[in-house]
Amino acid sequence: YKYQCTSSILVSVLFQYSLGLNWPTFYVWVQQVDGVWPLPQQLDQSADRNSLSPQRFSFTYGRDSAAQTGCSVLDAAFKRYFSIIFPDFTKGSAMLTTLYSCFVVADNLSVSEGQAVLRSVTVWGALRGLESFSQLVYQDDYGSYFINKTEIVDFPRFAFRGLLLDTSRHYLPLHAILKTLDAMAYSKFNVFHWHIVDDPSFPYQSRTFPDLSNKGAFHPFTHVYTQSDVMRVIEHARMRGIRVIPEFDSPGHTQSWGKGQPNLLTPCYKGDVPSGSFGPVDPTVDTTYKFMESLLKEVKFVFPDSYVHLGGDEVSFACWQSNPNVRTFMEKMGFGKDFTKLESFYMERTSIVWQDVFDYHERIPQDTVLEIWKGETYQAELSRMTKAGHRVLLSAPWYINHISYGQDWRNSYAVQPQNFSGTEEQKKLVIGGEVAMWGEYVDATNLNPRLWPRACAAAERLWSDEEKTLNADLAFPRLEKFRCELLRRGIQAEPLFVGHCKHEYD
Ligand code: CP6
Repeated sequence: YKYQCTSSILVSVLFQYSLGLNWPTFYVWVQQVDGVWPLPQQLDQSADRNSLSPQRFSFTYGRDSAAQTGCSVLDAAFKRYFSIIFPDFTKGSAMLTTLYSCFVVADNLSVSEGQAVLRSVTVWGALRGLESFSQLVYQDDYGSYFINKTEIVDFPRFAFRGLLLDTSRHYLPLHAILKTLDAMAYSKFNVFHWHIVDDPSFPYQSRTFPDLSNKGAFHPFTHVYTQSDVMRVIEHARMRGIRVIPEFDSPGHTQSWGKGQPNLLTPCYKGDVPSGSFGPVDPTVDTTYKFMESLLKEVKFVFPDSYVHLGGDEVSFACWQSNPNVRTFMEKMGFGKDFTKLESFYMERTSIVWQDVFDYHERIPQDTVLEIWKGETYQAELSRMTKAGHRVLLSAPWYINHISYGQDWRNSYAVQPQNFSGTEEQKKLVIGGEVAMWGEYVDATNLNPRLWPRACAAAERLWSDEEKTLNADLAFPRLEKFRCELLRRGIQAEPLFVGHCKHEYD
């Protein structure tokens, strides 16, 4: 699981395409301007268009490029983007289209070779550039391919552009996760936050503790992510420049853990006797810490990313309070009746945690990234947390599991992550944000239309220059077009409003 494909400093990629004659202006004029989502930092497009011929098109490594054939990330990306740009050529189904393209080429045999050049310091940047390039290519009514003369300088506004999927409320089959990763790359998301386990089910098949999924998954064979499934997700993501951050949320949200790991959860009491139900992880016994240590050791080994998300949200204190052993432990530790101190005692690790952990505790490591999820007051939270020197992730305004009638993407689009009271230093501590698709009402049947194109609004907010993307009305036609492009690529993105795509799909 090497994340780095090459230690190269300069990667340059060369496209070659045939430079056709410009069509006379009285001919069908399909012009594609500003057709890139999310909007690049600098984009200059001219009306000059060149025709592209799939037969003569190839991606090649630049001569001065440190990356060359054998760089698996880019080799594979060249193949993928060729099929994305020329789907009917690749599938070989639309004969007419192909023939017509041939005709165009035959008609302009003296055509000189044209080329587009993509330069990037890293392979990951080259992937983003290939994505933009693919969005610039378009077809006319006869199926011929074109690209306008274009100059792009691009880089992301925020380093962390995440998307959360919840595979505990509903099991998402592997193909649904892989497809989501494809679509994430189209919008330049770069972090997959895998909320893999929670109260309802434990689908992660652990090597160390197989009973967790044997007993805690919805089904021990069909509704689990095996080690090889997890590796496929990580590899599929890596090839698209996406990190995978797993979340093992505790001490709350752990009901399913209790089924395969006896004595992990706190027995709740009714008066002097155990009620038979269980609460959060029991933070008062050594066995809990031994278990968490070996589980997290495995998780850190299996998921190569430097972050693990440890949750820490929505811990119910009622069960802890009902348990006499917990109360004794609290006294011994001098926590009094403050259960937030008990949670604080439990949550000790460099990682990302939900905001609750900060809300309760003064002493958390400075390198812990805090993720803001509570809606109403996120500007105040941004101020407070960055003032304490923490890096923060904004998720609260992007809980797109919520749906409503109308164009709710506009709310996501209007978010200003750095609009809070604080110094310039504080603003820099906002490392990005995350779209969250919690799974209570979502499974593979409705995941894609609920995610796309609504998540694209946040993607642009996290990638593009705020000044150039303040006006949602200006973004609207470009997003509509991008949504049609998602359909063309097989992502069942829902419509934004009344209208049609040039091509309609099943
Ligand atoms: N599960 C977990 C959830 C939520 C959280 N944590 C959640 C809370 C409120 C809304 C959506 C999701 N379902 N583990 C909060 C971080 Cl609106």
